[in-house]
Amino acid sequence: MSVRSPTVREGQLPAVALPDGRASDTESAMKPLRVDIITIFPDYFREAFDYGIIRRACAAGLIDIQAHDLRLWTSDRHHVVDDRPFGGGDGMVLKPEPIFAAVESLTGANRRESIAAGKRVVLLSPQGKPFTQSLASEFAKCEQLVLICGRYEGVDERVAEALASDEVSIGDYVLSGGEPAALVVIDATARLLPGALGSETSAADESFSDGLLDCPQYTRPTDFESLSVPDVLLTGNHAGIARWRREAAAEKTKRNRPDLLK
Ligand code: 9D3
Repeated sequence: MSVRSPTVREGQLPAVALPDGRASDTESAMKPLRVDIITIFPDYFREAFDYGIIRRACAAGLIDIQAHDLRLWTSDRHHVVDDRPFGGGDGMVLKPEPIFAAVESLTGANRRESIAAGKRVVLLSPQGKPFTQSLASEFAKCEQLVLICGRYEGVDERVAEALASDEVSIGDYVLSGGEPAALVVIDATARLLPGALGSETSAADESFSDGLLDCPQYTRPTDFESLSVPDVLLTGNHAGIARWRREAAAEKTKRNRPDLLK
């Protein structure tokens, strides 16, 4: 985490024109996307960004990720971050004061309306709008992203009402907290930063850009424990291969994600 080394550069990075008009000849001239995670488990993220594309993006100075302990913004002796829900009910709710204080110290704003353009304050919660590739693209254009990880039975609703610019869920399943969701959001966002991917792939050739899942891929050996590779892929017939890939992708989409075809 927070590995920033402007001298480390893996490969020549392309010139980019940024949508908000920030001029940039090279990646090295770009300010990194600053990501601040607010969590009661900062250690959860200790090695999470030390691998693959995110590690490279950190090393190249494209992104600067820091996890902060919410307890830093408590003022009582026991650093209490939660309390019992008004109206009764099981479990504990994260209190508003430390979260508002954390966001204010990290962004300068303590209300949604005063968050500077180019910054997003994201509450990760099961009640949020779905996280999508399109939201990841918006986040990748920001200068700062603050991710608030919920826990317990929830977060005082005034955070969603008055502080966060976005309330986001990563899908319809129950997590034990927002931390894994923060990893997902950071991963999907970081790889969209200009220069984060090597020359091998572009952000355009994504599974979701043509509305179909990727086609199946195979590599050697041609026979593995009597499991074979489709013959057409071994022919060098490029038109036949292209047709097979389109059909296989459509078939796979119909089987696994029929919702994408409607
Ligand atoms: C809807 C469930 N809530 C009813 C009492 C309780 C609750 C369950 C799980 C409250 C918080 C959580 C912790 N989950 C997250 O913070 C979370 C989450 C998720 O559970 N699913 C998908 N996306 C996300 S983003 C944050």
